[in-house]
This record gives sequence, C-alpha cells and structure tokens, in this order.
Amino acid sequence: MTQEWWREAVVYQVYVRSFADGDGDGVGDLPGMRSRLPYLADLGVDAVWLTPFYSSPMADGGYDVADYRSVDPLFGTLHDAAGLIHDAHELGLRVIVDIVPNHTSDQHEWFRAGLRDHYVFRQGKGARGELPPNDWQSVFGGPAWRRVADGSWYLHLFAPEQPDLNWENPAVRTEFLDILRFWLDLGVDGFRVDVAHGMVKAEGLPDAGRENQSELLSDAPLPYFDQDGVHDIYREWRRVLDAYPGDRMAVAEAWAPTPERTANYARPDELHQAFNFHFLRADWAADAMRPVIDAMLSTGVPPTWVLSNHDVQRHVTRYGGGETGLRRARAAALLMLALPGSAYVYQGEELGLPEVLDLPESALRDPVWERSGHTDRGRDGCRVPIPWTSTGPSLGFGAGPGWLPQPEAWAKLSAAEQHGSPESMLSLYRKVLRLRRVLPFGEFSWLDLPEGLLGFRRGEFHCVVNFGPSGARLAEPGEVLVASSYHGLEGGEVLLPPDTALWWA
Ligand code: TEU
Repeated sequence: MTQEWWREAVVYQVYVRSFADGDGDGVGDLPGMRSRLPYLADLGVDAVWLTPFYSSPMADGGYDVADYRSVDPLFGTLHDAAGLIHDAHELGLRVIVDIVPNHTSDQHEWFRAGLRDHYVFRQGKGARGELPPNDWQSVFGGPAWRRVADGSWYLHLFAPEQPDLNWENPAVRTEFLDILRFWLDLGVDGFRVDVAHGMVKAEGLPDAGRENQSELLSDAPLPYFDQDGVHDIYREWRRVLDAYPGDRMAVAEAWAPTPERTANYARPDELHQAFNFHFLRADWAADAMRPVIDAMLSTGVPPTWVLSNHDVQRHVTRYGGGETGLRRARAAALLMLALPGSAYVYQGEELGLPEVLDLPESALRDPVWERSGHTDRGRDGCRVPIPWTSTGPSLGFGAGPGWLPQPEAWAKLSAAEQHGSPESMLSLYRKVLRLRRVLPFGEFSWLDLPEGLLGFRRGEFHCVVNFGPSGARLAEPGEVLVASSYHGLEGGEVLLPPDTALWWA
C-alpha cells in the first residue's frame, strides 16, 4: 500500500472570508475560492483546508455555526461546495473542511429551542445565584458564563454567542457522527477539528484556581481543556472515518500544554495529526527552534509544522517585520518544508504578507476586540483580503472593496506582481514545493554545526539555517538546490548570510 497522502502533505489554509470574493459583496466565498483552485494547484500544494462556511450569524467569523449541514448564503450554496470539491479533486487537490464541535452558535436550533441538556447550564453562586458558577474565563476575555432570563448560567469558552455543547449527552455525540458522515458523503478528504482539546470538561466543573487563564500553551492544566475523556470521542470519530475509502483524515487544533500532550490527539485509533503550535510559537533562534523540533519528532506521531494561521500574528511580523521579517520568513519556509511530516501554509504566507497592524478601529470585526474591552485589537490583522492583482478596488480580491481595507503597499505584494519575478516569495514557495515533491528524502539526523546554525540531513538531502547575526561559511556542500536569500560561493565554500537557509543534496 502506498503511504497515506496526509503524512507528507502540504496543506494550504483558505480563510474563506478573505481569500477570493466571487460576487463582489466584499466577503470571500466558495465560487471565488473555486476560481482560484488553478493558482493553488500551480503553487504545488497537496490539499486545501477551508475554514467554516456554514450557516452562521458570523459572531466569530463563522466559528459560530447555526447549521452544520448548510452553506451560509454569504459564502454560496451546497451546490458550490460540491462543485469546489469536484474541481479540486480534478486538479489533484484534497479538501479538508473545518468542524466546530466545542460550541454552536446561539442561533443553532438546539439553543433556540432551549434544549438545556445539549449545553452546559448551571445555577450561579451567591445568595441569589448572581455570581457565575465558577471562575472560568473566556478565551476572548471576561467570565466564560452568561446568565439567562430564568437566572441560570450557560458556559461559553469563547464568545457569549458560542455556547459550549454538553458532550456527556449522547444526542450531541450522535449528531456529530452524523455531521461527519454528511461531509464525507459529499466527498471531503478530511476535517480540521476546532478546539479539539475543549469538548470534555473536568467532573464537577471545578475552579481553575487562577486569574490568568489566557496562556493557551501554559504548563498549568485547566479544568476545561485537554481532559483525558476527550479521547473517547476521537476513537468514535476514527471508526467513522475509517469506514470510508480513500484515506480520510482529521487534524486536531489542540492547544495542549506540552508536545507530548498534543501528541495524544494523533493516534492510530484517534485523529491522524495535531497542529504543532510549539513550533509556531518558537522565537527566531536556533536554540529555540531545535528543542521544539526535537520534541515533535520524538513523540513518534506523524509530525506537522505550521508558522501562521487565521488566529495568530503573521510570522513575517512576528519574526521582526520589514525586510528582516521577510528574510526570516523566507528562511523559515525552507526550514518548515524540509522537515519530515506535513506542513500547513496559511493563505498569503506564500506572498510574504505581513500582519496589518494599523486597521482603523471602526473596521475591526473580531469579537476579541469587543470582549477584551478594546484592549486587544484581535485577529483581523492576519485576515485582510488577499491581493491578487496590483489594481482594482480590492486588489483583485473582488469587484468591490473588501470587508477589511488592504494597505496600499500590498499592490506590490500581489500574486500577479510576484508571479513573474524569480526573486519573489511566491517564486520561492513554488520552487521549493516542486523540489519537495521529487527529492529522495532519507532518514533525519541533526548536523553538528557552530552556534547560531541549525542543520539536518535526510539522507543526501541537507538543510541549514543561519539564525546567527553574522555570515557563516560552509564547506562546499555539493549541489545547492535552493537558497532563501543571496548566498555566495568562494574557494569551495558557501557563504551563508544571517537569516538565510540553504538546501543542498
Ligand atoms: O481557535 C481556538 C483558540 O483557542 C485560539 O486560536 C483563539 O481563537 C485565539 O487564541 C484567541 O485570541 C479556534 C479558531 O481557530 C478560532 O478562529 C475561533 O475563534 C475559536 O476556535 C472558536 O471557535
């Protein structure tokens, strides 16, 4: 049997609202996305992951789902979804969809019908139940409980419009197995499981016991995340996935405290992969990157690598911004795409887009902005619509202005501008993704290199990154396949400038 496709796949994340707007209403949609499939096939990725496009009041950009089996009119129709899956498959691209099982929208029929057993309702504390049932904090800020008319409280780990489901209720479990089947029947190749570490809460809902609960990768356990019982759910899900032909898969969005705890989600009888957020969080330094890579590889589960997504500051900016950030992002691409396992590329990362830090406050749509009492600007800065061309009201995103304004400087970063330029970020990604498909990768081992350098080999293939502040010399390494920035050759040595990565074989 050939190897399962997802093990080495490069998956491109499409944040549907911001990718391509087919009908000119300012919001990206499925027909727009469908029209850009040839771009993705040409880029050289293996699969696409689509963020939620289901019926939703959009309190959290679609992560508040009102109906898991329908497409929101803003994004198109079920027919568009089926057409997109069909076209993607024709182009050799797999399709992964998002599934949001921790919570529904407060407009979901269960919540509207007042089905309390489907959610987490409790009586409050205090003489008249006027205090929340415990000290849990919402990830978006403030208490995780909201009081309703009869005086009881319901749990919402995210926005109040996103009530947490009660996974102790068998009706909830059965419904989600059925939702999985619905999309599998429509032809999807897999699922990205939203807040995969959240569904099961500690017995009795005990206090977290500390005020600051916002660090998602904290070592201190929280009674509402990463509870052991959640794994029973995935064992059920896996049986559903395995009953379908064609290597269907699921990847966990699990913010577990350690790489080992994260690895628990990717098991032969559970989900297939889990995002490696420790890699995403690592600073731009050899001694920060190496331990997280080691930790991932030593867990023994199929490795994954991710640098950016729709929830975090884009890594060009995280790594220092400006020319430095871009240079580092180029080197990071070579690092990530050389490591064994699969990689997740966030839309616009292949264009070197930075975080947009100066969006006008009136334009902000992320609930984090409201919920944090206007102290945290939230995640809109990484969700600005993609620039496809250098002109037009939204740089080719759609026929009219996009739902968030794009910086003027993005005209130069557009896909069309970069396409013909051999030195562009887009050309680098295209080149590297092509090489990755044909290189005969062998067994992984670290190279013994001076401080500031990080390097490894996979058989004859080598990757070295210079994280240090000064240039480094490497003994003539054989055939240079690609470098992330200019490198020199001198007297049988390669000169590797700071913040540069090199592949050779
Ligand atoms: O995110 C889960 C999560 O805990 C974080 O990524 C969080 O959104 C962020 O740190 C807050 O600043 C998932 C989705 O990826 C995210 O877009 C949704 O908002 C969230 O779940 C709720 O569904």
